[in-house]
Amino acid sequence: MAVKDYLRERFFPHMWCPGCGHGTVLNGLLRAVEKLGMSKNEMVMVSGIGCSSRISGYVDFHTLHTLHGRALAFATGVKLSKPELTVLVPMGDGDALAIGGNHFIHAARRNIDITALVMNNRIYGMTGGQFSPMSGYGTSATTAPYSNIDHSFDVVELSKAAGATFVARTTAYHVQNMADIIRKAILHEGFSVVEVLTQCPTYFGRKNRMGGAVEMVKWLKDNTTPIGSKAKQENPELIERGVFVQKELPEYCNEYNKVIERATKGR
Ligand SMILES: Cc1ncc(C[n+]2csc(CCOP(=O)(O)OP(=O)(O)O)c2C)c(N)n1
Ligand code: SF4
Repeated sequence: MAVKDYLRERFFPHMWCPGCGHGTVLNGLLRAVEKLGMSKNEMVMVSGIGCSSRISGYVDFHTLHTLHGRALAFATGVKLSKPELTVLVPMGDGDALAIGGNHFIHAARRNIDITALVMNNRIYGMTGGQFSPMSGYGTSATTAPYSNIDHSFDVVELSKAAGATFVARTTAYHVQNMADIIRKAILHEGFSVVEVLTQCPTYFGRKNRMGGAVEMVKWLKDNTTPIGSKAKQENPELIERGVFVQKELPEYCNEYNKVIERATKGR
């Protein structure tokens, strides 16, 4: 199947602003799925609420558009009842790490075979530019006109500490690398987190005087570097990208089946 065969073309044109990075993530995701040669019927996408979460409307998989911050809870139910399906959960940084933060760490801790995409544009796009747990100290937002005093999470470190068995970071500039990383995350059996640094020119860019989409994408290029690069040693401020964790641990649905076997043995 070609990439466009995975799209619900009847829902286009999409609702994202010109220059929004979320469409680039959709592109990377579909290229990964195409490369894996997956059938639409074996894919489930579960999303919450946000500009990022609207991605589930545009893919012709089984899709659920659920509640803000609760996508992983719905996805856990789907995966436990139909473990043979591939479950993808795209989330905004607010969706994943503010209202959904508890679901995020517990899904990681259980190591359930779900691929979580954190589409990190450092702001609440859909509701008008409020600061998120990823905005960062010193940034501006509608709700932080005098500068944000909250420090941000490091999604990679948080995911590692919570127990995710595949953890990676990529950006909306590095499109081929993004598709490759998402493909690896889907193939991984266990809880996979892919943080995609992306741009919201309408709110984060405007509030923080970063220019338009082109300048913001260039910022992603200039401020990130592959894991362990020489550039990182010379400039510790650079954000590392690549695959940070890839390890095998018992997967939750498999373990749950064993519980069922133990409970029903001899009946
Ligand atoms: C329970 C609940 N609380 C708040 C909202 C309002 N709301 C909708 S989307 C959103 C934040 C969106 O930001 P993010 O998840 O980062 O995604 P983005 O829009 O930036 O892609 C909020 C607060 C809601 N829909 N439901
Ligand atoms: S508000 Fe921001 S995140 Fe939402 S569609 Fe526009 S650019 Fe994208």
